[in-house]
Amino acid sequence: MGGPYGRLGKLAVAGESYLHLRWLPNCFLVGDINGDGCVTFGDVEGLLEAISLPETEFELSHPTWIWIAADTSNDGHVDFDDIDGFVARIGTCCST
Ligand SMILES: [Ca+2]
Repeated sequence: MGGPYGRLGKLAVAGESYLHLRWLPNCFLVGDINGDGCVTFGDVEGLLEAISLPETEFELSHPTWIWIAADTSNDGHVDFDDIDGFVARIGTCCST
């Protein structure tokens, strides 16, 4: 996918929640959690954090990382089922 785009997210801060529009990189690549354009071992920390933290907490802790990129099984959840898909994508990069 090319071109800038965003997605709506939901943040909870100090007991209040609100919607926000978050801009994603020009290339969305499943497994590229840190958004640098490639799936590498540099994304492992993000995968582990995405598995262990709720999405809102993950995005507050890592505002430039992309939680949904960790969902390699494409089931809407980030869990241990996403590890094999992540490993299979290591070494892939955006072609743009
Ligand atoms: Ca990456």
